[in-house]
Amino acid sequence: MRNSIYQSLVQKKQQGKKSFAVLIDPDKVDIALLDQLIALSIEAKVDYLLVGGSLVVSNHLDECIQHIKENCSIPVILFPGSPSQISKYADALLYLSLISGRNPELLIGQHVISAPFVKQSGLEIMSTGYMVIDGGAPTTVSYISNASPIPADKNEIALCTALAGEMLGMKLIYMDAGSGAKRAITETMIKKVASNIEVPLIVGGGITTPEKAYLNCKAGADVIVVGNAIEKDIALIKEISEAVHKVQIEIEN
Ligand code: 1GP
Repeated sequence: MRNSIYQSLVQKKQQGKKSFAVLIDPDKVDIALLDQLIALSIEAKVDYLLVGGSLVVSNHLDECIQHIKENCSIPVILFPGSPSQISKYADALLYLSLISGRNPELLIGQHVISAPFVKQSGLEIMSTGYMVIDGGAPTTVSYISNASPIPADKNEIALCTALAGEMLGMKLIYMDAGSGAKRAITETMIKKVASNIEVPLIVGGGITTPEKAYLNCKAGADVIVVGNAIEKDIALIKEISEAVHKVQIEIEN
């Protein structure tokens, strides 16, 4: 089974290096915009491209990923909102279980149905404990999953949820305030979780400034994911990438 992207994540964590992932929603990009995103991501040394959305309406996921793969060597990781969002052209898949919710379909049900298909895809599968944290706005994921997010100030609940996910064998924990969240996850909560788990921690949702990305990394996030803010201002790719990678330099020195 392929394992190279996960190995790179673990290795970077051991070295105190931080990663930046740009989230691309196939519903929101055309080829011209995709080309711009690719060029800026290469220039800014973006570590990963996450592709997906809670609700992919169009059916050009394959086309979108093939285009990315033809034009850059940045690893493409699927971040699927549903089992139908699988493309064999990607490099890896965040195999998400919504451990902050209590909807059995998103904990295990849909996985059972899609398992043979996922296995056949040949993708690198990274089991991910997906935790939605209240970001001050109803998110697509909360609505679709019919599951309430963890309240933004309940650090203990976040910690216990992440610990349970890790002990159940999940290889990554993803804390998400939801796409376009009004309030990103607090550094206090990130610190609480990060200091108690060993697996890499992905943080996203409502991060709109390089400063916030920097503080999130200082608090213990290993991978920062940004989608919405980049859709509004594509120049942020460079600024946020620099902020994230600056943390790595400070730890190294
Ligand atoms: C959402 O974590 C991602 O699932 C990114 O969120 O679009 O708010 O950056 P934003």
